[in-house]
Amino acid sequence: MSEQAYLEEIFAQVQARNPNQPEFLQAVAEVLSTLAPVIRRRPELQRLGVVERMVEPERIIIFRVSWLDDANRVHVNRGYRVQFNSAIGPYKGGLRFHRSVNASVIKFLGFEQIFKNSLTGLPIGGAKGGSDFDPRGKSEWEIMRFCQSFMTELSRHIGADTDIPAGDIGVGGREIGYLYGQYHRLRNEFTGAITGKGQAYGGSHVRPEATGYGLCYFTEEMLKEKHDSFEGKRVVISGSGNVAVYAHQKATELGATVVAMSDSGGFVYDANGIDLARVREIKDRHGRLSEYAEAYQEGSRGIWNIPCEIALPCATQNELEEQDAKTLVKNGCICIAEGANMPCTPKAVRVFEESGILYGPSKAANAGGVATSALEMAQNSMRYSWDFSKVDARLRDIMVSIYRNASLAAEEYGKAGNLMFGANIAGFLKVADAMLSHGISY
Ligand code: NDP
Ligand code: 2IT
Repeated sequence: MSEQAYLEEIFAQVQARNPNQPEFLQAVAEVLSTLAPVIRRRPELQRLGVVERMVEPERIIIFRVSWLDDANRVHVNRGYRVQFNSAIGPYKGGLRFHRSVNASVIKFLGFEQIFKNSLTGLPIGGAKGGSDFDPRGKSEWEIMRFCQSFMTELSRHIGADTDIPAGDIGVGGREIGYLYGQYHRLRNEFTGAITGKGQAYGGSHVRPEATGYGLCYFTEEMLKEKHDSFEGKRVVISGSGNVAVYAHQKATELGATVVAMSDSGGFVYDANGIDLARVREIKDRHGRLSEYAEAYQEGSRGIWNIPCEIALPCATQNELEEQDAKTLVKNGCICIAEGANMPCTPKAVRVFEESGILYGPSKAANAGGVATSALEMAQNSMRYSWDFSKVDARLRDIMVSIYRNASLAAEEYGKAGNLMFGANIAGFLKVADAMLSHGISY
């Protein structure tokens, strides 16, 4: 059987086993579409069923989360933790609280996390979790009670050497504080079992900034390849949450002008540069970007019509479609790097590839967040704290090396310049080798 036919057969099995899970199937299809040259060179991977094992989560935990609102009414949400792959280290990945969360979304994120975490060069396996709880419109006390109830169950399944959650959409510093408080109370031990913690209780410098900063460090490397930089460029950033805000800060520091940002309702455009202090003030009190006032336009997808040289999608999956990609290219975009997980649809990615513009896939470009989480784990293990400049320098080195490794793998396997191809292969190979070493038992 040809490598291609073998991979297609695996995909058919994944489809049959995971019906109605479009996001998960999309993520698996993308990775499998890049593995044929690896299987060709390493036939033992096929013989020992490494890919078949990798597309099946080691463990999926689904649990009830009941909580009381401010009027003492009972609510029930569903909690998830997908412990996808622990071949190279303890399960690691964020928690997402958003009404759109379901098994498909958490499994796609957990699957991507395997390769992303491998690319960081640090010993962390892949996982993801979350809930369909919608934080929007909830009071501070409701958020706290929800986090406590969620952790009451999750605490049985995690630990500093087992599985280390962190933030994602809807889970920021406030939620991590409540989650960690409950974990600490239940377990009566102070360990680094969650990352993204506050500075006062074991958090790492640079973790809040890490995904956005790392995205810009990675983008810088992509641009360098073309003897170019952020200097004087117009940048469009979708989203206005954790990743988007710090991508704005770093891109601006590197000489660019961020001309647009968005949220799920719409976007703001300002040719002179979006005022980050204003955006942060709104976000810090959990307000809406529409309060940015006169410049706000309804409809978040409209942001891709704004001419720019660099586009950084930093909101959510499949937020940038084929037509948006064509518009960006037509308007002179030279580089796109993904801060969000899988923000571009497969057809949009094809447009970028065919047009020859620079494209940085999420599992490489946004790996700075989880990499800095791993640095937080290292500091927690040592009961020590590094200063801001040390962590920032480490983060930069990690992003440069992710870029190099993805770039080299693309070249070595016959698709020079294709970072999606290279990131998948480089991320895959390390996990595959670890699985081969461990034998077949799970
Ligand atoms: P936040 O919750 O801080 O911000 C999310 C932003 O995205 C908000 O502006 C939100 O708008 C917008 N958004 C969310 N859902 C949608 C949607 N369906 N349509 C349009 N806009 C939407 O999350 P983060 O900044 O942490 O995460 C953003 C992305 O980055 C996610 O894909 C996440 O998986 C990824 N990521 C995050 C990392 C981290 O360290 N935090 C690390 C690596 C990747 P609104 O407020 O209106 O909902
Ligand atoms: O998607 C991601 O990489 C994250 N949300 C960060 C995960 C982490 O463990 O820091």
